[in-house]
Amino acid sequence: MSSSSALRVAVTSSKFTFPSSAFVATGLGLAGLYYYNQERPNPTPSLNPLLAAAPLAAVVAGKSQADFQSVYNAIALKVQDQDDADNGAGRYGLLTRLAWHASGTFDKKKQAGGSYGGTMLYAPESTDPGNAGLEVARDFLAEFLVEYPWMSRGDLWTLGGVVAVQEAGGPKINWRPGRQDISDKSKVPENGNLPDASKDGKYVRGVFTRMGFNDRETVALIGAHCLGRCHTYNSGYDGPWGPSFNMFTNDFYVRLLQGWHVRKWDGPKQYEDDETNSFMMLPTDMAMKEDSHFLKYVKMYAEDQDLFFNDFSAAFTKLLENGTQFTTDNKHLVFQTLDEQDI
Ligand code: FMI
Repeated sequence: MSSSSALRVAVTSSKFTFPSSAFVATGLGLAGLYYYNQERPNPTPSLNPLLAAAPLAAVVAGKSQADFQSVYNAIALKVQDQDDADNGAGRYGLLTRLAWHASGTFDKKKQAGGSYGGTMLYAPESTDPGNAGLEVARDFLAEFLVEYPWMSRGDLWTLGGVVAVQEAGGPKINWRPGRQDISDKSKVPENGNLPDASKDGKYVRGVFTRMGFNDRETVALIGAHCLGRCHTYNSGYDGPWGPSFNMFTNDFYVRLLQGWHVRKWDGPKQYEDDETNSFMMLPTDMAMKEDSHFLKYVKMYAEDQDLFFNDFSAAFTKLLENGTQFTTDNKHLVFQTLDEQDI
């Protein structure tokens, strides 16, 4: 997360040679958005992974680990440049949430949904109240669809989550490419697939079981609430889960086991910490503590960050790949962080 800003600027500016520096300076963002909101040509329009088992995702033709590391670096540099965004939370939470919500529509029984088609570009998924605020994340990444036109939305949005977790100091995440854009709007999943934060443990278990996760994986995934914050204008909920909201740690579990009370405020039911009244837990977070099967894993992860990192990494890869089948030669890639590359 920390590199000299001089170096950062040098790398960032030398990177953008296409299409012209004026274009970049005056708004790669705007042009990128224009491009992004058009339907990009779909090389295989007959693919329909949302109704049947997803077709095999092949390695993106001619692209190597180094090519994907370049995309990783470009995203990571932009994340680094926006470290101060969102009251100091940066973009780590936002991009992790996009990767999760793009993938969290998966239904294991129906073999439908998931990140494969990048369908969140379209209504009703784009306007699902559960996805409120994620247009900021999609817009953040849009310029990379211009810079790297061989990246699909599904690949880019899931890679954004990998960047966020790793650059925030989290575990290495196995990732592989091959998702393909779906532009047939009739294939966009209906709303209602994402969990509702006001519910109890039984409900959370039901939703994560639908996606193919067991209790241990569910608890591990929700530990990502160490990152970022809730925004009243997105979800109605308010505040971060802890003080180190731009660092990926096991702090969520440590704090969850401490004392919490219902916050008195003019908003949806949420909890605040007894010690400082500054941090929050959602009802579904508290459910991890109230349900003995979930609590077992909360305690394990609170005591052992390495265990949490291992379990989170495996569950997050599974989440990002749900609904996509890969060809046998499509191997996982592991990316170096900017720090590891001395960038
Ligand atoms: Fe969480 N989340 N989350 N979350 N999430 C956020 C923010 C947020 C829920 C609800 C919820 C997972 C699971 C679940 C993650 C990561 C993950 C918010 C506030 C809410 C209400 C959104 C806002 O901006 O107001 C549940 C209860 C329902 C969907 C739920 O099951 C999982 C599995 C993950 C990661 C794998 C992150 C990083 C954030 C912070 C977002 C930000 O903008 O900072």
